[in-house]
Formats: sequence, C-alpha cells, structure tokens
Amino acid sequence: MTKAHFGLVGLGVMGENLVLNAERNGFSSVVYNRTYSKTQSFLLGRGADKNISGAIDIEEFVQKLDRPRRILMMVKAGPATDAVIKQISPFLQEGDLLIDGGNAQFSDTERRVAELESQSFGYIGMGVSGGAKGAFEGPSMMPGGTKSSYEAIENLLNKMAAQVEDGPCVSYIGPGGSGHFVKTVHNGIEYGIEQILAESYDLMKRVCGMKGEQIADVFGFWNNTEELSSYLVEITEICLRKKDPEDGDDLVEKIMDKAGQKGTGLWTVISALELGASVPTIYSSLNARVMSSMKSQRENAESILARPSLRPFDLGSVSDGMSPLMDAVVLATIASYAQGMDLLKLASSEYNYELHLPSIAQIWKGGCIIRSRLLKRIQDAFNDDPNLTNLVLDPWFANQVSSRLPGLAKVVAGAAESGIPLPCLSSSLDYLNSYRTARLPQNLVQAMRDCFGSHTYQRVDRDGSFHTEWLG
Ligand code: NBP
Repeated sequence: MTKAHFGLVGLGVMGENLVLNAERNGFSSVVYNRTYSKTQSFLLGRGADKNISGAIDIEEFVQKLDRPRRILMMVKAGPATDAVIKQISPFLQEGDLLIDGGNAQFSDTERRVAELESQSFGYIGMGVSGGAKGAFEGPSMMPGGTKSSYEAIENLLNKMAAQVEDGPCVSYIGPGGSGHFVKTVHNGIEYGIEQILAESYDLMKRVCGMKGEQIADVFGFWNNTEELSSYLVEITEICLRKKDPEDGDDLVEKIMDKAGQKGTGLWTVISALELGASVPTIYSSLNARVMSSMKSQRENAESILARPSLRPFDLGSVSDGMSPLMDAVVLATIASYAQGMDLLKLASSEYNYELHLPSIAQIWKGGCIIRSRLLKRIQDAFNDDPNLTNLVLDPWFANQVSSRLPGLAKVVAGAAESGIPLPCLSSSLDYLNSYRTARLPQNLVQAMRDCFGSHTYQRVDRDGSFHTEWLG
C-alpha cells in the first residue's frame, strides 16, 4: 500500500482544515483523532473522496506514513500535547519529525525540542494563525526549531501557507521555541488592536450617538486607507452590520460585554515584564478583558460612583473618516505593533533566536488575524534599517506620530472629561509621550528610593553611584 506524505493528529477545527489544505496541495494524508467517531465522520464528510485515510490507533497512524514521517499535532496546548507526544514517540524512528501547531507556551517548546532531539527525532514548534478559514485557505505560519527539521517541511509549508504578492506567509523563524514565541507576540498585538477598535466603536456610539450601520461606514472608510486597511477592521465592519434575526436590531448590542482570554496575551505581558520591554498598549488590552469580566462589580460600582455627564466633543464626521478618531486609532495601532516588534528584538537577543523582523512582518502580511497594509511599511522599516531601535523612529512612522498625536490627545482628553474609559488609546498616548521625552521624573523616584532604602542614584553631571543622608 502507498504510504501517505503527511500525518495529522487532532481533528478539531484547526486540524480538519489544515489537513484538507495539505491534501489540496498534493500531500496525501492520514489522520488520527483520540475519539475515533470524529475521524469516521470527517472521512465521510469533508474528508470524503480525498487522498486522506484514517487510523483507528496511533500505531496504525504511524505505520501508514512515508519516512521520514512528518506529523502535525493540532491539539490543545499543555498536557494534551505532552500526552500525544508520549503516545506517539514509541512508534517513531530516527529522523521522523513532529510539528506542534498548537498555541504552546514557548518554554514548553524549548523543553520538547531538547527532549525529542535527544531521541534523534525532529521537533518543530509552529505558531499558526488565521482561524478555521485561514487554516483551510492558507494560514500564516511561524515555524521554529532546528533548521534541518524545518527544511524537511519547507516545501509543504510554502504550499500550505497564505500567499501574498511577494511570497508565502511562512519562513524559518529560528531555533527552539522561537516560532511559538513569535506567535505569542502576534496574539498580544492582536489583543491590542481588537481593544483599540472596540474603544473607537464605543466613542462613536456614546459621544456621537451613532448606530451600527453608521459606525460600520466609518470602519469601511478606514479599511480603504493605507494606515488602517486590515483584516480586523474589515471584520469589525461586518460584525457591526449584523442584525439579530429575531428583531432586526444590531446584534453586537445584544452581546454580553465580557471578553475571555486563553493565555497568549497574558504570556506576552509576562515575557515583556521579564525582558524589560515596554508594552503598555498590549498590557492595557489584557487588563481591559480582565475588567470586562468583572461585570457584576461594575454594575454595582456604577450605581455608587457617579460618572460625569457626557460632554460632547468633536470626533470628526463620517465623510472625513472621523478625523481625530482615526488619528487616535492609527497611532494606537502603530504603538501596538511597535511594542510587539520591540519585544521580539529583546527576546531575540536574550534567547539567541536571531529573529529577522522583516521576515516576520512578511509572514504576518497574509493569512493571520493581524494582517494589514501597515505590515508592508513595518517590513520596509526594518529592511531599511536592521538596527532600528523602535518602529516609531522610522521616518514614515515618525511622520505619522508627529502629524496624528494632536488627534490622539484630543480624543483621550475629551473622553476623560466624560468618564469614558479608553485603556488602549490613553496608554498609547502615554507610551508615545514617554518615549519622546528625554527627561522623565524618575529622578525624583530615585531620590525617594535612596531616601528610604539607601538604593543610591546616578547623577547627570558626573559618573559614579551616590548616596545622600536625606533625613539627616
Ligand atoms: P480543538 O480543541 O477543537 O481540538 C483538539 C483535538 O485534539 C480534538 O479533536 C481532540 O480529540 C484531539 N486530541 C487528541 Br488526538 N489527543 C488529545 C488529548 N490527549 N487531549 C485532548 N485532546 C486531544 O482544538 P482546535 O481549536 O482545533 O485547536 C488546536 C490547537 O490549535 C490549539 O492549541 C489551539 O490553541 C491552536 N489554535 C487554534 C486556533 C483557532 O482559531 N481555533 C487558531 C490557531 C491556533 P477529541 O475529539 O477526542 O476531543
């Protein structure tokens, strides 16, 4: 019997679509799922009449694969991934390759690469973005691990990935857990942009009294601009136009205002804190989800802590794309990308990942949730200057900051007077204002620390470490 080129473990939403993608691109496949009935229904449904077969157990699955075996695991991150590795390892042979396409924590991937390679197997930790549709049509993929392992699947991944005008949205990221690290940061940026768009919707609704269709028109306008054209703006417009089939009202208004999180946003912030990266926009988006989940507390507090009455302010008109608001959204989006790229740079140096930022921008240009036209500018910025300290110092981005900062400041100030929370827009303003301020007030913080704890301080006028008897 001819053996299959590609194996897939885990027929969840992602696995099912990825294996159909591989098969469509000419790779005969075999699938295994813990619950066999799911395999059967897949083979009778979307997997029917395709070059895909099923296996009832893991041994049969492994035996049905061509050598060296290429096996993609699409199971939940954490214990489920370890369980699958434990189950499958006894049947693998030297040179076989396991690919983890789940949202693993990068430190887990570091451990697994070392463990599997010590047994002469290959192991690739690969971030996959694009949801079910992307998985089927062409996702954005971030594979990390040993280069020779990547080379064994390069052709497969190049064909499966989303394609943009200048190539596929996949390339080798770096060693160890770098692929999953990059995917984690991708998700952190995604958290930021989602919250920024939600805040702009809230302002249009509360300050301007606009309804779903009108707000959707603004997102439609934004999606035609170089600065904001993106998948997330596109789907925001779609969400805002959706009606509740029961009464024809805007469906978005019927949705409970509590947002969940599965961990990658949290991991981004933890990594940033560990590495000393400044990511306030991303952190604020995470905190906004935490705050949103405190629904009953917020309801109670609203009845006790009176909020100021609304003081309308100028957010621009629909026909000019809500000009100051667009400034605010553009700059906060740039801040979210800038913080993510900065975190990648710090991680690259700390973990010796040797990340190539233009290639990462290329991977994110198609297939993934944060795909946007801005990524071409980001790619160009890091191509033009590989040592660029921060994205906002690139001439095109610096010009965006100087021309749009008054708009962002106006929006944040106006919302503050009306008691409207803007966690991401306001923290982005603080980020940009802090970053462009040569002298911050931390001199006084240093004085206090030396006063109560003799922590010493440095001086601006001479070298050395100093201590003062402040209370004497
Ligand atoms: P699901 O949770 O929908 O499916 C996971 C599959 O893994 C199930 O079919 C399950 O089988 C199977 N599985 C096997 Br095989 N062994 C398992 C075990 N020991 N424990 C638990 N399940 C086992 O996942 P998904 O939404 O397709 O996502 C898969 C991975 O991809 C996750 O890490 C996710 O974070 C990541 N991801 C998801 C998306 C997305 O948009 N959904 C995007 C990007 C990445 P069963 O039928 O017996 O339960």
